[in-house]
Amino acid sequence: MLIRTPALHEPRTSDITPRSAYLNRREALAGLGLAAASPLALAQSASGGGKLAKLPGAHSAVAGAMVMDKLTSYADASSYNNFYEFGTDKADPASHAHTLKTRPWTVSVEGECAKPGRYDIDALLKLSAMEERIYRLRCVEGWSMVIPWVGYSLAELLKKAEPTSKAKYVEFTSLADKSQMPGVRSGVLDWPYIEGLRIDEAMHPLAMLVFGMYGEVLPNQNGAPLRLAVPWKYGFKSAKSIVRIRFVEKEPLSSWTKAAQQEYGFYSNVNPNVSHPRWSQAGERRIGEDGLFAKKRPTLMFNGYEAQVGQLYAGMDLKKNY
Ligand SMILES: Nc1nc2c(c(=O)[nH]1)N[C@H]1C(S)=C(S)[C@@H](COP(=O)(O)O)O[C@H]1N2
Ligand SMILES: [Mo]
Repeated sequence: MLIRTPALHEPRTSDITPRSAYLNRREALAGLGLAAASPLALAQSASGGGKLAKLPGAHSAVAGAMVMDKLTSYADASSYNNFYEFGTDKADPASHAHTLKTRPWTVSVEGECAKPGRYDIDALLKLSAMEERIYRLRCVEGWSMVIPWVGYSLAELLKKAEPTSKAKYVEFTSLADKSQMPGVRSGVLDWPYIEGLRIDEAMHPLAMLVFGMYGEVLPNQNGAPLRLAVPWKYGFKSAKSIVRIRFVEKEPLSSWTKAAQQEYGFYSNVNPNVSHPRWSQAGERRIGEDGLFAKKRPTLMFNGYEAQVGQLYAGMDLKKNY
């Protein structure tokens, strides 16, 4: 059994008190923080930090892929992170993830499929056309961001493996290497980080395999060299720095479910009507909008993607299957 402190993964003081002073200082330092101001500007690509390789993507035609909310600044999206392999503070990943080696990198695709394989990251980059998609990301802690991701539908890779009829779920495993990831020496989660999706969720065109953001390759702290973005689920379902994708018959046991089963169910769909046992999920703070007078936004069913994904859960009790 994993012993953990009960206060993990919950709203921290920094999520409750205004962060504007902290952000202003950091943005001034970075010389960044220019979010698109109007829907028209949103149609343009947001710029990244300028230090990483460019990774452009064509605007996606997938239904629901381009939300019109104002973008989160690159400075915020790349410095306020959850990536426990590098520590539990929001600033830890940006401070420590430079030790992550993203080349060479292989992803093994295995389990219940006719064509398992090992893919080099550079082959994955060429597997399908790069798209830019503007997704909301809603963390279970009660904050959200709007990020222009670059990648393609996870289904593009999964289809190549030809999953068998036994492939009911897909399990994702992140790298867990103590020598590169200082947080892996702590027992904060049972490593490696594991997440899972039902096969139809994984095949949904909105489930995205992400290689970049803001027109550049992913910064390490955001899950380089590849991660998931599953926009209708709480952020923790979107595993970072993935090394293994496995088709399985039984529902995978995710790291968060293992750590606190009554708090993090397998589905973890964003749902304002189902409270986390320790806090309400009805509202959220949009990172960058949290000045003294900023109101919380109401959280939307399926994070605003109900029209696209609601039918995946038809007939299911979403209170039981939280
Ligand atoms: N491997 C791994 N993946 C992870 C996490 C993690 O700690 N380890 N944190 C998750 C959580 S809780 C969130 S909210 C998102 C955060 O992604 P971001 O930092 O790019 O915004 O990553 C998710 N993926
Ligand atoms: Mo999260």
